Amino acid sequence: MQQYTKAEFIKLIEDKLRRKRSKTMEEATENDLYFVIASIVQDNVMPDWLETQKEYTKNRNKQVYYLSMEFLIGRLIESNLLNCGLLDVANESIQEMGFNPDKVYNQEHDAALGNGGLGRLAACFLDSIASLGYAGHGAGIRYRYGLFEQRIIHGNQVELPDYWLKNEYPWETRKPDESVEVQFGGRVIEHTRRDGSLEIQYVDTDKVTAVPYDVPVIGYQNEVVNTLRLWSAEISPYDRSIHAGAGAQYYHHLEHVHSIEQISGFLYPDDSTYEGKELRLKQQYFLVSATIKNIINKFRDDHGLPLSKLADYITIQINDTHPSLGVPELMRVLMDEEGYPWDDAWDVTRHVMAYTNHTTLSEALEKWPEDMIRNLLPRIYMIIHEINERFCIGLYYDHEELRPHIKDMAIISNGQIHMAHLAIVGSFSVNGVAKLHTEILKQKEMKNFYSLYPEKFNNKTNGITHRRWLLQVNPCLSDKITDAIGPQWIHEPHKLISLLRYTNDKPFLDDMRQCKQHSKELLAKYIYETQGLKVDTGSIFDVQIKRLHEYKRQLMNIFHIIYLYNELKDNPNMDMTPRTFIFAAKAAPSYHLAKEVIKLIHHVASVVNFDPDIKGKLKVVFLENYNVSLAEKIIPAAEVSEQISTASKEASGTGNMKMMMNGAITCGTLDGANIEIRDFVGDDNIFIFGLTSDEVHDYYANGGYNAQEIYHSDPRIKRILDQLNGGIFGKEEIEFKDLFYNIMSHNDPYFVLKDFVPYLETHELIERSYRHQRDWQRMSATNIAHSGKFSSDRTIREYATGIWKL
Ligand code: NBY
Repeated sequence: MQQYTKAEFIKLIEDKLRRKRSKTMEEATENDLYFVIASIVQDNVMPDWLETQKEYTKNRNKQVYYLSMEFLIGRLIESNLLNCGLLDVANESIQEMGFNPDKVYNQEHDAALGNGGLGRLAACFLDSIASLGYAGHGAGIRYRYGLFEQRIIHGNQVELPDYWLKNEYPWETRKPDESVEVQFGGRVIEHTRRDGSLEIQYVDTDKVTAVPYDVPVIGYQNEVVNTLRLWSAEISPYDRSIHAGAGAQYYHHLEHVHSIEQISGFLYPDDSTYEGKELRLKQQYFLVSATIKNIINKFRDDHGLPLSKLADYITIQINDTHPSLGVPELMRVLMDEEGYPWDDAWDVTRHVMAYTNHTTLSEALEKWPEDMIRNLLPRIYMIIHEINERFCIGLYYDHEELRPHIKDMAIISNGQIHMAHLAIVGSFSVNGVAKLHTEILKQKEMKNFYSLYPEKFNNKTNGITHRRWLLQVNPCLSDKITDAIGPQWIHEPHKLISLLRYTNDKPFLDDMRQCKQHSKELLAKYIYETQGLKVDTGSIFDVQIKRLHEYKRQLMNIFHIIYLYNELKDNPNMDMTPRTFIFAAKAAPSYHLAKEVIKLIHHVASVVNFDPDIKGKLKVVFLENYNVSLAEKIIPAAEVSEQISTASKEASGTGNMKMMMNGAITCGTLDGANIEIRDFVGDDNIFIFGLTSDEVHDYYANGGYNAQEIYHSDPRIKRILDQLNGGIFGKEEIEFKDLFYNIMSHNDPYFVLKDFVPYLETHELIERSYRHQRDWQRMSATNIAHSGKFSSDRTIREYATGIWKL
């Protein structure tokens, strides 16, 4: 990648401004600068992009396709500059021109093509794949509307459409000549040939054109540029001439165009509940069908080999079950279009597909109504049916011990198609995303499948890209780390472990402290500018940022805040380190209880933040519209990282890793990757509390625990719940009865009351520990030192050697 001096870079900007925007330096706005700089980067990347693809073809590298309905990439400008080695010169040039780099970069619309952890993981993986020089690409959907924009009005979440493409998106290249056709609906005609083989004809289908838009994925200063290919649904050129007409026909045609364009219209905003919406099924099939066609075309061009060799050159990793129709789709292409017999097609398919599971929550497991798939994808339905028949028959005859479980393992049962079962049966690898999660899959949720296919199951603990989540978002800390241990950690993040030598080094700890203070001040400034609220930068910044869900227990956090408030009201002179509790979270638009929690947080904030009795010791901040860019502001400033899900419910978590990497101390349950964080940093450098996963499962097996009993026996808890139910936090028109009754009459399925006292005691310990700043900083440094293991580089190496065999 070409490098420039500041003078050269400014010259480039000037030239581009003139040619692309017809403006001089004096006339340029922040927006102009953003576009011009993005386009300089894009120009610079092009030769490497072409070269990388040529190399892969020439070397006949095995390639991996990461298929995902979500890529939560956020803004690309800074990370692209960073990876090209141009961030410093760009910053200096922008400043020299009298602008603020952040304001220039903020011109980019945050690309929110994902909901949360699963989508952000896909984005981190792409960064690591390219930075490690692996031949791997992303395939997803170019939603015209990303995840909704959240506004809070009188404490309530309101959703606004996220039309992120209203300005030109400088990172994408439309490739119309690589479009492919995807077919829906229609009828299947079976025809027996003279030799007895079956010919399948697929007629009267609705045809949709999938047009690819490519976004470069730039490796970190290694000249590798991979591709994120996002598909857009458009009307097929043939359709236009057939249907265009006068009067009613014209409107009919418009409706048809609209219904096709809807396929890539918007991202579904659910992050943990599955909804059997037909449009979502269309999106899924659209993604897999377009991608598989594309892979096969390219395989033929590159290798000229028969498709029976596909598995030697291609792995398709599916991000949860959302792209699991890839299994029957690949079967369909191999059989109906390429003439392979079933067994051969099945052999190829089972060696190409690999499946990652991200949840064991039953409400999130995809099960499509049989009828819906039969109507929308008749041929796919036939194939799934046949896969199921063969699978069940195989179980019956070859695995007597599993006979009693056939009905639980079937792909089709009770009129539903179980996508996880399809994904397991149709792939060679099934992985969970943290040790505990994988164990739960093997021992509980997918126990029967594990006994059938022990060799398929494996763990790949999640990771995050340290380039974005440390180097880019926290330059102050990154510099101090480099000053201490040298720059090798940037290429080899496990080398952060050398920081252990500095946990007693006063100058280093002071530097670290200063960076944290600086980040806290920046965040405080942002809070003041966006909400007019002043927070004490000497207070403990306690952060919970993630999607809003009952199992993540933001409710327990706010209960703790109410508890502290009550204590301070009773004893205003209580000696307590001031705390600032920071939340950010989007709730799925139809998730009533989650929205009630948002409302409660706001209501508590409106009381606590303005009560003079508590003398500013407590502040509650809810930051609107949580997205990647907001996370980048909050994470460097976090001191306590709240990871308090009900044990066994959070498959891994990745925010826990981001905050640890920035020196926050985890306050968490023994859930997901928290367990591995604890195993690395040791019990002294993390605050763990609450029920274990086994205890939670035991309670479930025995009908849960008695929330009423706790309510009646602990006056502190009773007081809080009564405040919800008509007390000071539920007075007048604002009521939280639904939250109250959900705990009291549904016996608190997420164990909020059961874990509350241990949580509260842990917070007392946190408060005491924070008073010993040296010890706190030592803990903080220890966490940073161990965070290298949670770089997605480590995760991707494990995928590459363990699953993809790159
Ligand atoms: O995936 C998350 C897990 O909750 C988290 O523990 C893990 O760290 C992360 C990465 O492995 N899962 C997640 O984000 N899931 C979704 O966003 C999601 C999206 C759509 C649907 C279900 C879940 N859906 O059914 O449509």
